[in-house]
Amino acid sequence: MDHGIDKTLLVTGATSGFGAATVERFLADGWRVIATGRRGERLQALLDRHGGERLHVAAFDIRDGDAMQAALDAIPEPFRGVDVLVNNAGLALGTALAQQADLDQWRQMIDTNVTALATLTFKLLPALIARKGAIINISSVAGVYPYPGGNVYGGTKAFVSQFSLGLRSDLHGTGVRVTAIEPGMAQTEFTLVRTRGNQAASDTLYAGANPMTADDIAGVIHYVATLPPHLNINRLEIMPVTQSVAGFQVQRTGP
Ligand code: NDP
Ligand code: 8X3
Repeated sequence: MDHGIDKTLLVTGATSGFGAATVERFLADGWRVIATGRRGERLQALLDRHGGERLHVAAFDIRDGDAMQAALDAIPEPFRGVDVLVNNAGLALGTALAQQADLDQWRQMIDTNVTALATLTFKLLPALIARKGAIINISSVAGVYPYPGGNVYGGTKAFVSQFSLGLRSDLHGTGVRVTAIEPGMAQTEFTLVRTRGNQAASDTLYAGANPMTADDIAGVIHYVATLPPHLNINRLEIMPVTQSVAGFQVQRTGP
């Protein structure tokens, strides 16, 4: 029996962090939720906890276009017709300066944060237009403010923010809303992934900083998704109070 809000949200990267918290936030509000990510055991745990009436899960690598299409084709009837797409799956890999970086890590970030995000968006545009839906893209302050070692990660997030504005222009008149959310420091598995599993590095980064939480960002995503239909937040930048921007570096010895 259907007993919730007649809206469906698809969130990528639902096995951890912002995405996992977003699943909980929208299920609690009665939405239907499609949750995706690579780690099938975590998606299965979600299903075990919530059941399949309001939740559908799909385990696939978002960089694999065929797997993405197969997952979209396999969405069962009650979940078809996505109202809100949350493009959240993404990652930073490494903090090395560009001249010391790992090209495979750069490619993985571009494939995930840029190519896969654009591909999924393209595939869901007809459904989103038909339902006057919304696209919420998870960008980052790293796409706005550069920092040493941010190089390609920051570049991918600049793409996400600019792509969001471009979508807004293209979707003019369709009723589809597009928002780029640009968070600063939030404690998730983000730094663990970035450092290839260095728990101490992750703990040190967040220690004493009172960073944002995944629930904080899920609340912002919910706020954006449930705004009155005549309102569109284009970009939403959010940081913990303990974090701020400190600008330029100057070389005093040359060149
Ligand atoms: P987490 O590492 O906790 O979550 C990342 C999610 O992305 C996981 O669910 C992971 O799932 C998924 N993902 C990564 N690669 C793939 C892939 N190839 N295919 C499918 N899913 C993938 O980090 P966050 O929750 O913090 O990150 C979510 C988003 O927020 C990212 O886009 C990140 O760049 C952005 N962000 C994070 C900030 C922070 O400080 N935490 C600040 C600003 C932006 P799985 O591994 O199971 O595939
Ligand atoms: C994550 C925020 O500042 O670690 O996108 O790059 S930051």
